[in-house]
Amino acid sequence: MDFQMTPGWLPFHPAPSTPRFRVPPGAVDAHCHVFGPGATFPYAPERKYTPCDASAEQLFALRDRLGFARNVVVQATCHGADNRALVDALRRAAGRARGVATVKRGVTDAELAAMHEAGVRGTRFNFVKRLVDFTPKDELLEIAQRIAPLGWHVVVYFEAADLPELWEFFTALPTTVVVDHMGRPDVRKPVDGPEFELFVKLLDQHPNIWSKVSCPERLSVSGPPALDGEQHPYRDVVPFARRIVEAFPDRVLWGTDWPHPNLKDHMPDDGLLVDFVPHIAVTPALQRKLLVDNPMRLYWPEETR
Ligand code: 0GY
Repeated sequence: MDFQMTPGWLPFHPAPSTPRFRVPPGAVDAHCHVFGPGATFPYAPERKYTPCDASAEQLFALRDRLGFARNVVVQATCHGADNRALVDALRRAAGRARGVATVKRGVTDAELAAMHEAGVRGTRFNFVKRLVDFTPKDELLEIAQRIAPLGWHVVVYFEAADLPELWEFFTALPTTVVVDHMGRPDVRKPVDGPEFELFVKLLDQHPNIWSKVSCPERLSVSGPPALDGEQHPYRDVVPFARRIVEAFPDRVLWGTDWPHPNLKDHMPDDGLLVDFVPHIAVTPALQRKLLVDNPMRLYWPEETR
């Protein structure tokens, strides 16, 4: 099938720089995607955007270039609940990738078992209105109850303004819950203002809730470094991510978000994104927890016992 990329969509960076920051051995890129290729794994009819193709092989080449050892591939909304591209990527990774799928109420036990065998360890609930149509919460809760016995967790994606309405649902989930991109704070607001305080409170009161401190390129208003190289990348996001890393060092994850869906203003250089890490995890001990220990505990627990 032939797919036309959504107008204005930017493809991923063709030649990311080699990061100056060297990630610790065994580091995991815990949030990235594969898209298609559409000719092999068609995009979902209900999708809100059509991406560029971004294959598993291209993802693994990036992994190696940036110095990572493993990936966590997260199902993107453009594939709906058709997890074939994800599962194919996990199989090709030969143990070096695990995945987060999207499942619907009708999923069978056999389908869940096959996904588990391929390396899926979580399911994603998306509440970002520009990306998905509404799914009733009782349906999501039912799915969470189905996947809990497999030891899977739930990944949630939402905008900061929606947290009050979603609080009760999130805190009722029976699994570990991982929040994508710090719940998308508005970084023009103060890091100690009421909106971000509510997010900090969510993690503070609920030890089963984790956060990805990823996607500075999505959250930033200041943007990437100026051409004179004086400022480090995405500096306005640093206080938010650093606060979460320092308050919850054992419940944070980081990922590139390659191939960066829905960015219309600029496409990040993935090497610079890696150079963001030492600004938010400022000691080698914090960097190791963020990039190695935490993702290994969640996605490869059998190797950490
Ligand atoms: C991300 C962010 C976005 C998209 C998706 O599944 C998706 O389509 O997650 C976004 O547009 O903010 O984490 O990939």
